[in-house]
Amino acid sequence: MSYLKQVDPEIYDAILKETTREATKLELIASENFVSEAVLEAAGGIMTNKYAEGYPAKRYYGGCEFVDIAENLARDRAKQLFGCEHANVQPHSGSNANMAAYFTVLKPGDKVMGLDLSHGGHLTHGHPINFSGFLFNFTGYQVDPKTETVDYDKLMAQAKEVRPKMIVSGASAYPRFFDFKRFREICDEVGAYMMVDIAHIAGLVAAGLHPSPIPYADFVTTTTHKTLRGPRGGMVMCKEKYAADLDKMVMPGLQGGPLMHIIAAKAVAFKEALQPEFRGYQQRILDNAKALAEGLKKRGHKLVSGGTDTHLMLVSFVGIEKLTGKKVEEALDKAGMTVNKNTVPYDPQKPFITSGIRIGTPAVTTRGMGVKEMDQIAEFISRGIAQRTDDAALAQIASEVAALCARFPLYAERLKEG
Ligand code: DSN
Repeated sequence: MSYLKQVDPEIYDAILKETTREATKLELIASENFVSEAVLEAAGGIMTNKYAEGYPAKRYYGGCEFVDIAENLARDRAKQLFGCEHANVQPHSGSNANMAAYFTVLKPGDKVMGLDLSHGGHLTHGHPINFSGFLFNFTGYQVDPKTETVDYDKLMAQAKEVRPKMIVSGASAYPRFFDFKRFREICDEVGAYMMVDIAHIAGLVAAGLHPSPIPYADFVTTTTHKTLRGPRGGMVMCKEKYAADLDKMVMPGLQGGPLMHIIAAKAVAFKEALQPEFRGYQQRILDNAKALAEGLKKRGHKLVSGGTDTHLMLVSFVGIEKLTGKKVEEALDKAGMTVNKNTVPYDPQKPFITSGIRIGTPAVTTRGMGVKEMDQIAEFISRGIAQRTDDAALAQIASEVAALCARFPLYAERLKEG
């Protein structure tokens, strides 16, 4: 970063500090990951300079012959990776991807169903403070209070009552597999489009370790930076019959110039995900999540739905006096671990307080940690929760966390070069 150091020492310093933070603390936020140096190079590359409204070979600007190579590779690799008929790799984010899928087939005011945010869904799945809630007539569905998972019979009954034009599945905080075949049956029964947001599970789906919605769904949206381990961005996949309308909706409907450097980085990430070792990596994410979940349960913590099938788990503090997600997030931060407070189903607390935390294993798996380290991390978390008001004890955990992180170096070259 020698240029940056000279031109803008404040930003240089912030980036260096962030690199150090990522390397020396335990990143347990379920939606985060660490990209490869190759992805970083493409994302920080000169394709940021190019305007390329339109699509490969059909651009509004000249000089697009090389960015066309990048976008064609990204689209072709996405299709190969997920087995989908069409992929649009231009959405700047998951939110934009969801907006594009909605507007391709819905009109403002149309009825849609989505999993409630506090039951694991996402803001863009119809929350009243989000564009999705402003523009469409969303009805939320919830998990069963006992199993804390989707009850498909209840969902069928609710869908028959609501008669939505689209049903959205997928989640930000749902630790179990979704039954996409059941979603298709429910959509068919009421004549609804089926949309699945696989932002969290995309890497698992690509590796064949989570059932794929591609054979069933009309639209599948994702981000590219979570389990998939690509640059921050979005993507929509769909059946060929929607391809032209979707592409028109992404651009010119919703976006202008695509971020070609990010599209190039998406292509690199998809290539990495197509390598045979990617499946092993995703399997390790799952093995680590199971080990971390077991480690927490054996130390007396309650997990939503009793465990996990995926890369994430939710620890619930409902019924534990004075314990909230906010307090635990803050205590664990002092102990060198980054998690996020998260509502749990039927949470009595407000979203800024919450009764839970969400924990995920993609980032720690990327840096090479395995099941043995997960048990150690469960012990750190458990101790951090128990000693949450004792700053000296939390500092002691932080030094043990730093020692663990030092055994699994991250971005070492960057830190060395500064
Ligand atoms: N912010 C993402 C997450 O943490 O799941 C969803 O957009």
